[in-house]
Amino acid sequence: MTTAPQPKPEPAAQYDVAGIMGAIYSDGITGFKEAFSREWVAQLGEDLTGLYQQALARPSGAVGRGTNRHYVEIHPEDIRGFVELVGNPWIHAVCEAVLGPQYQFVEIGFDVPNPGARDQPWHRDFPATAQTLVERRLNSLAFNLTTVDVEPDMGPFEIAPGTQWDDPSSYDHGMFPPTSLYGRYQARSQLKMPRMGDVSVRSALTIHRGTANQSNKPRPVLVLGVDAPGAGNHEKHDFQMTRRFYDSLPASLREHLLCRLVDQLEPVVQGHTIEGLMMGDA
Ligand SMILES: O=C(O)CCC(=O)C(=O)O
Repeated sequence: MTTAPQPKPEPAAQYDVAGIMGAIYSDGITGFKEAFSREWVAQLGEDLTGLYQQALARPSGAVGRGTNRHYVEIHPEDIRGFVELVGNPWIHAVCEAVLGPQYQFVEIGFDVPNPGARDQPWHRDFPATAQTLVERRLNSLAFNLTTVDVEPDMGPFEIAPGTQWDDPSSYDHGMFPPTSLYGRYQARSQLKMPRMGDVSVRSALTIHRGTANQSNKPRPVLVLGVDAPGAGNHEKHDFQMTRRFYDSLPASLREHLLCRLVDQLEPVVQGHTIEGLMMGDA
């Protein structure tokens, strides 16, 4: 007897939409363990290592984010696993739950806190807009994938849950709270120790920082930025791909790409500089 093929479950049925929305709107961060295989992540790690070397060799290829730390924006087709990454059903479900069915990928890059990196100042990645401050809506998300198993001495990512709703009127550039507020973040602090294959997602407005890397190993982490329509974060980035690569992608993915199409890839002019992080550490 043959069995009829099962219909692909809709993300809403497969994942707990209310749970995902609840986490992003309450803690401002959530995650999914073992979303990718360790082999897939090892391949991503190899790709990022090569891209980091190329970026360091190019003028303005890597943006400073404090002592011994960089951010590098890359082209989707520079990594072998881009289609699996953005096609991941949990990532899709989170985007659809929080940002709606017309969500758009607008950024791909990676952070590298190297040995000797110090505590960053607590910060947001960009200032909150009226959609959050007045309408109380979160219209963008940042997914993070570590390419290494994070140990406590490797400068884990630290976050203060719930602070995506904090009033930024005393913040420098709308992103850097005064040190008088640091006790609030310290009291809520969670240090994240993901393993290869785990994915987290957060509002970039939830106050966070990279901590001091006291090990002898870098801690590269991929960043995937996603917007609801109209959020406008694409203006800070150069999400660029060749027409050939774009045409090779499934239509169901193309509709979620807010990108610039080119004949030949151009070096990304790093737009997402965070001045307060380039200037120094905490
Ligand atoms: O160290 C990390 O994982 C995040 C660093 C960070 O928040 C930044 O450079 O903006």
